[in-house]
Amino acid sequence: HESRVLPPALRGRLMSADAAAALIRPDDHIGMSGFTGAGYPKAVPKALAQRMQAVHAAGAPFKVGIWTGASTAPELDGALAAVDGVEMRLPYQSDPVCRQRINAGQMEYIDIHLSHVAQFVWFGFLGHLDVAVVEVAGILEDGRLVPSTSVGNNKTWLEQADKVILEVNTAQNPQLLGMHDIYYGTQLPPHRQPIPLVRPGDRIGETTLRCDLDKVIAVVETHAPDRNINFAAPDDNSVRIAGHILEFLSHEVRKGRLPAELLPLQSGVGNIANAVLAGLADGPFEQLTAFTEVLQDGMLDLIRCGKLGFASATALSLSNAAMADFNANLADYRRRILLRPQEISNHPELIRRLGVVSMNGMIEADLYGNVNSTHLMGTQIMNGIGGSGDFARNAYLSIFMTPSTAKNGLISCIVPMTPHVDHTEHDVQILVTEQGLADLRGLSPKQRAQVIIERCAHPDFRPALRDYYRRALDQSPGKHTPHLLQEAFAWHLQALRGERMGHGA
Ligand code: 0RQ
Repeated sequence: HESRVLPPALRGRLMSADAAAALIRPDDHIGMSGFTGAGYPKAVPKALAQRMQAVHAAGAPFKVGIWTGASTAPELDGALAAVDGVEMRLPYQSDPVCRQRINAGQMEYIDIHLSHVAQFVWFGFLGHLDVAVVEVAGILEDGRLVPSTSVGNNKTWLEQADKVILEVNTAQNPQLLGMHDIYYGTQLPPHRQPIPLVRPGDRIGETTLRCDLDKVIAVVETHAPDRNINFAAPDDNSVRIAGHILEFLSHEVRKGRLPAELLPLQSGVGNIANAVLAGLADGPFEQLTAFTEVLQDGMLDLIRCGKLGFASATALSLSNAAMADFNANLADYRRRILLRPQEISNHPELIRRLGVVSMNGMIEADLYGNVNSTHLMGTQIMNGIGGSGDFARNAYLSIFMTPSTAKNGLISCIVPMTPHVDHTEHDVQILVTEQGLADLRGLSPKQRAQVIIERCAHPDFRPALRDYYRRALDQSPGKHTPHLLQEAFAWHLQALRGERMGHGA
């Protein structure tokens, strides 16, 4: 592969991943690229994990802090967690080894709204950033960096870190140059100005990342693909959930509360999100736009069939087949897609201004519409809040979706009270399960409870939920948000014993 490291000054800093990893010290805070398995460094984290293992074997400690855009891949999160090399992880992860270590109490984790991360580092809230390890698609003659398949927090890592290690991945398409929009206008309070973006397709920044080449201590050349996940065909529940959402959007257009082309869409990743996007491809809406975090297969399909005019995101999250299509048609997609820093893709000001229609998955919701997106049974982290909070609070419409049951029907995803809350009742407007859709707008807590039970809960769990609600209404000292505090978590305790939730009620 022809070298993509064009500045002569950097030629002398080309080295192996092992040599680069040797420049990282114990207790360093490292800002790594990577977002939903796209654009993460492929070689240095693995080399670092090997070095840690050797140091640990010799009886010495060696851990670092790992800050990223969002989730990465086994070569990064998995490899470092497996050797017990991570002191503190933030802001989002979805790796099985990482998750196991965090839940075993062996690794610290802070789950942060994705739009907060960059500014927290600028504010000094998280401590000093020592090293940036960033994958790029190339380094231009003048030292500007061609971003890879995700932007995430790379702008901030490159600016804030003392030292920079670049991985130049020749497996990334060189035609990515021109698909990014790196905004350099953010300031710190009290000097902040409005962000000049009023449509998802507005370009407000630069196509490349700036980098002070004096800080670059190593350049490592790689040739490795992203972790591209293959999606299963949508299952029955996902198709039903998508159907309810599409019917609701049509209803809102008829009522005059949404324009015919809707408003910019945000959609999470996974089976249900893809089913909604597939439904939109067959649906009546034209000239759609997206202002979202990740660009998944369904979004590319919508662009290809002409329904989606423009998509703004911070990262790709594509299957192998979609990635092949993306690479083959990159010049076309470049006119319809912009990848931006996550502080912009998830910015509350922009989400509120554009009036985004936000659709995210959840683990469970309670009778009053409080949503848990992150914890199983109140204490075990699943992934993290990701961008769901950035979008939910500021969206024009905030929609949360889940199948009504989990674990072969033993668990109800509608429960009396959620033992962990990520999105409060104030941020949740619409709940959807395969059973139906609960439109909570304008409803008081007691009105919400009835709609959620009758529309969203699985019929097998409705009698027990009605029973809890009736008794709470009768016995609760406060009648605004009725609860039986002695019983509110009984369903979770049953599930923890392996019993069916709500039985014996
Ligand atoms: O576990 O795989 O062991 O069977 O949780 O559940 O139904 O596969 O759902 O993959 O859509 O994930 C909220 C985690 C949903 C996701 C969450 C078990 C279930 C299964 C996963 P198994 P499903 P999904 C922008 C938005 C936060 C981040 C976000 C998420 C596993 O959507 O991480 O929104 N969201 N970002 O069996 C116990 C319950 C359960 C349960 C499901 N009530 N109790 N277990 N499970 N419900 C995008 C980004 O930020 C990148």
